[in-house]
Amino acid sequence: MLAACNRGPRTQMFANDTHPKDYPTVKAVEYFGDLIAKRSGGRLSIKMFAGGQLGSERDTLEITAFGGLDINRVNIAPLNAIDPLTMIPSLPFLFDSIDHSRRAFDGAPGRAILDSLGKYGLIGLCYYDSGARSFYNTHGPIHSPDDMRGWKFRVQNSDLYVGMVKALGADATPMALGEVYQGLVQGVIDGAENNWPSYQSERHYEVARYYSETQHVMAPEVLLMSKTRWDKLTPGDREVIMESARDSVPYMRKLWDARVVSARKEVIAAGVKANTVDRAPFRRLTRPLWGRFVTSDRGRELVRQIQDMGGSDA
Ligand code: GTR
Repeated sequence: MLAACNRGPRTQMFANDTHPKDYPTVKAVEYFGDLIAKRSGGRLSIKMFAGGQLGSERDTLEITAFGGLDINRVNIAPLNAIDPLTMIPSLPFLFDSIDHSRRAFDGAPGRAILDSLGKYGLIGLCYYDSGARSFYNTHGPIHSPDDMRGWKFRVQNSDLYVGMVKALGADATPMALGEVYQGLVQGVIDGAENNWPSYQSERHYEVARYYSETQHVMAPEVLLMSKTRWDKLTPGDREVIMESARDSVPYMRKLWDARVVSARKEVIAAGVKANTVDRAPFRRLTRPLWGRFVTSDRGRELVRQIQDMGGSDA
């Protein structure tokens, strides 16, 4: 079996991640790399470029689609401009809970959205967790959309996110992640939105001390491969890659769950003021975006399928 795997040329693939080396997504991609090395008898391997050294998510996505980069771990939001179906998991208040989101990503709707990326030069290997995103800012706690009126929030590069912040009565500025810290320091933006681990890891909490748990979006991370590279692989190697990606998901989730707890604890110990929020008015104001951004029958059908998977643990 190993001898069969050993046949063929050695292939080292380059991978990108915006996060630093200790972040759960980076560790998961490295684990995925170990699995494919083992399962291919050492022929396939991955070299990771962490910490955003190859550029912003948007730039590296384009490079990946054109075949200049083999593997890329990005959030699904920057894909919104490329593939309309990726708007679906990015919709505000789509998921009732983290468990609901996991069921959808692991199930048929999740797979259908990943498969739709093929026509854009990308192979969707799997989803990784990104938890829930909430708003944080430099001025004071947000309890209702009125509290954020007129403030400027950095968002990821996605029209859906711009629309979401505007629907809440605030202003939105799309910006690369690496520019946010400086933007907060200089007062170019009043706040941003992200999960606990990124808020901590990017050190945004040092400047934006108020984290309000709106949990408005549970847009996942995705692990992608360049279709150009994929098409050159044997069916056997493709299977090794797909299965290894799938097998790296439980590993990632374990790291992720622990990181959410430790990141939250660390920033609160450092003086961050966190508050829970009545999410109903946020949900009400952003609900019209679903119809504005999901415009195909196929898209609406996938939204329905995902809604049907929710409920029991909400
Ligand atoms: C993080 C995500 C990154 C990036 C970042 C951002 O939660 O893991 O891939 O999308 O958010 O806000 O730019």
